[in-house]
Amino acid sequence: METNSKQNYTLEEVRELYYLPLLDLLFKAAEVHREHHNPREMQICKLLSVKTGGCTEDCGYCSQSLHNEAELERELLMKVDDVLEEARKAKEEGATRFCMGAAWPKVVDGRAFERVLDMVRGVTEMGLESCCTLGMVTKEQAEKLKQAGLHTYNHNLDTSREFYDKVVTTRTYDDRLETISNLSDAGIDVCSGGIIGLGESQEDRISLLHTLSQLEPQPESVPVNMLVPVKGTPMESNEKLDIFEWIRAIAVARILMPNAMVRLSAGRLSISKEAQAMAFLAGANSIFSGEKLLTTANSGDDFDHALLEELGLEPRKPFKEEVEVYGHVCNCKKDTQTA
Ligand code: SAM
Ligand code: DTB
Ligand code: SF4
Repeated sequence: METNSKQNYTLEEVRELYYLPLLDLLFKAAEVHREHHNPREMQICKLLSVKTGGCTEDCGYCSQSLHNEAELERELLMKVDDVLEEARKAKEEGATRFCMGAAWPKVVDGRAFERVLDMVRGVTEMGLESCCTLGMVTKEQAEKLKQAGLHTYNHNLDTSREFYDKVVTTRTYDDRLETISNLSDAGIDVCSGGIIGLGESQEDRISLLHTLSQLEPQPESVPVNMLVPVKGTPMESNEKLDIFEWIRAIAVARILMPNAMVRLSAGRLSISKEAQAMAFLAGANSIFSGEKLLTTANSGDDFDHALLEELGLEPRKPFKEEVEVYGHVCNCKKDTQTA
């Protein structure tokens, strides 16, 4: 079968894709999407902030950084039972992936980490895909997470290497890459993406997308966040980005990383249902559900259920590795391993 997919694009090739006329880019991305995924399926993920605020990193976009002045109620690490109660509710409401976020710069061995490992075990036992985002991890910590049954770990590159120090100064791009490689080495699926609207240029977006696609293995999922401007952060007054830039980034991510789940992540509340439908056509096949992301508002279940129904989309089942695509079976995991 003729295919639109390859997995090793050069920076120049990524640039060519990025600057295609939007509808040509959209068409190409939609073709790749349909070759690798069932286009009727949408993954529903639920986020929970299990430890909120008081983070020592200085990420310029983040409500939870001690360096910023966002109004935020700090919360200690949640109890395991309370987290599992939230996971149960999320499952009942149709989520298949449950992501626990902590405002930590890195994981520190000890009681708090042991508690998170219990959360991971509990969520996994419930039949949900467990996901964590806890900051930097060592190889040994990654192995412990794997043993506890962790499915995925979210660790974003956020932006290009070139623009990175305009966004964060307390850690380096290489720190991020090292954690990603510790996770992959431990056999944990990596979720890694970025944010658009930080004040970066199109070249920065191209560079970020290229770097993500060059990770080995490629990320299992790619969240494409639109900046949620938070009052009290240095980015509170950033100019709102043209929605087509978001859609362009999603389409290029889909083409470069054909097997990944591409997530229409933070920022969905501020865009129309028509623009979201366009993003789904461009290959986004995952969303965060519910009224809240980690600390900021999200669209809410009523809006999402209506949108999925109107578009004829169905929730994707958890742990689904084989998907039927127009009559042939696409074993996406296998493709990744043999590519
Ligand atoms: N502390 C961990 C870390 O930085 O990896 C995990 C939590 S952190 C909040 C997870 C991700 O959320 C960040 O990497 C960033 O991409 C995204 N994020 C945080 N604040 C955001 C905002 N205001 N708008 C869009 N994305 C945001
Ligand atoms: C990701 O890329 N987006 C999610 C998840 N990974 C952890 C977080 C979005 C956070 C948006 C700002 C907030 O709610 O604090
Ligand atoms: Fe801390 Fe993560 Fe927020 Fe950065 S993005 S300040 S590391 S919680």
